[in-house]
Amino acid sequence: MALVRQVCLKALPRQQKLLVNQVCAASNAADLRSALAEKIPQVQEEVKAFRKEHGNTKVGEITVDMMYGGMRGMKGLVTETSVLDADEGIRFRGYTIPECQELLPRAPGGGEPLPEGLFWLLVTGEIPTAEQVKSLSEDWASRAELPSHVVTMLNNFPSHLHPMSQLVAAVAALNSESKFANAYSQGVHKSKYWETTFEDSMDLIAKLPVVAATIYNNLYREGAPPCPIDTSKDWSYNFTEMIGYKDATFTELMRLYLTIHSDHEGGNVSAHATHLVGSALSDPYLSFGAGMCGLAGPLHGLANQEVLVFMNKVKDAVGLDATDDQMKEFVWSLLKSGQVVPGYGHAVLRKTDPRYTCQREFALKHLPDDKMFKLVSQLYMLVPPILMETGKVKNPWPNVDAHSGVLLQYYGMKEMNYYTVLFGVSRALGVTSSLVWDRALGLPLERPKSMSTQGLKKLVGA
Ligand code: AMX
Repeated sequence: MALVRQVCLKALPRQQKLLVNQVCAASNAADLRSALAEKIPQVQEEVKAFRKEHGNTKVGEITVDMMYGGMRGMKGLVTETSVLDADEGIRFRGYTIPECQELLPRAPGGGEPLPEGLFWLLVTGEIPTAEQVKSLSEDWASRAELPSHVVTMLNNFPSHLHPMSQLVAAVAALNSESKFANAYSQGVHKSKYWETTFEDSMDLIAKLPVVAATIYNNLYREGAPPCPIDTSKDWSYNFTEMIGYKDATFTELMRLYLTIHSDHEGGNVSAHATHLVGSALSDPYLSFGAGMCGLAGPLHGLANQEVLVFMNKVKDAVGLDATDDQMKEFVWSLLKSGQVVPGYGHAVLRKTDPRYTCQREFALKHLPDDKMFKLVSQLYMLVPPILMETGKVKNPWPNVDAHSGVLLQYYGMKEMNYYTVLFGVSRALGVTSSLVWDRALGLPLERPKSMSTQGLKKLVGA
């Protein structure tokens, strides 16, 4: 359905596209839970029929290299919310990032999509109306309050504890509120697991900006408590207000940022970890906490922090007005010392990440003369040929993390240790949408077979 609509919509101008989407979405319920409840039986039937007919059909082969190589390319997961194409990049329920920028509802006077709309799309597969998105903003605003023990815990963390560790700990402690864990302990029927998983996901998403703002304010704003939530405003607006940012363009950046970092199909570390832990029927707080432990790794979400460290090193070593040759020499010296160039490369993508491109477009529009942005652009020209020259890097192009830090610091957010927390707040939208569907489709405990090298040698006759 999404694909058909997407093809038909391609030729229409924005106003007409919006109209088509609103007509389509008008058949949907006003609130997300009802829209989801309508959808689940249809998809359950579809999957049941598909498995009945094709349950034994082979979808690929597994090589020894795949087993030692981090399961690259191994088809082993079903994730409904988004699909990553190596050349084109991510599609959220069939929609590219530029299509989402065009079709998803925006804040009054704004130019970027609201993450609420993206969440609706990820959960239901439908582009929501402006009214549906507004009701979601209000719903999240009404769920935002933190239990006092989480606030106390956050306020007592030492300032040298990394913001991602603080986030993980706070998310785990929030499971005192888990409706899923409570319903499970009461013996709820498994056909209803998705209902409390959905409620926990909504609560978690609503509370995350408050957790993230408390961490930020404790570390960088002398413990100022986050200001109260304005229930008439959207999720991103409230977040930027709580951390003391008043620039409307920064709020717009945050809307874009929180939309594009949300989901990247199912096999990336944070999505897979959330899904894996969720498959043990751990509640959504614990499952998401596991995903955040993975996001905190430098080869995954921490790369956005690493990029800024790298850029500052470049700046210190060769200056902002360095020549291309000086810059190349710096990059080579980094590679020769056995380090990676953060923000470049990807396990799946083989072209420039469209999440990089849309941030670049934002920068071209709002900060074209910023020196650090110019440095990012210079690296964009210089790094890919160098990585290609190494002969081993499969994707020399920039990923999402190569750009975000420079935008954030332009608006005054210079605390790079914090950047991955922003990524985490956004990633909640994707991984919890998937978790709800995991429960709706009754996906079982994940338990792939592992082998020893000896066993594998024997199997292949080595
Ligand atoms: N700089 C230097 N070397 C790189 C490189 C980079 N940016 N990207 C890949 N390589 C190297 C690998 O380390 C590997 O070297 P080895 O054979 O000596 O171990 C070789 O090239 C082949 O790797 P690959 O197949 O191209 O990549 P991968 O799938 O193994 O890893 C990734 C993907 C992202 C971990 C890797 O490209 C990398 O380390 N990039 C820098 C960190 C980064 O930006 N991470 C963020 C990714 C996006 C995200 O999740 N947020």
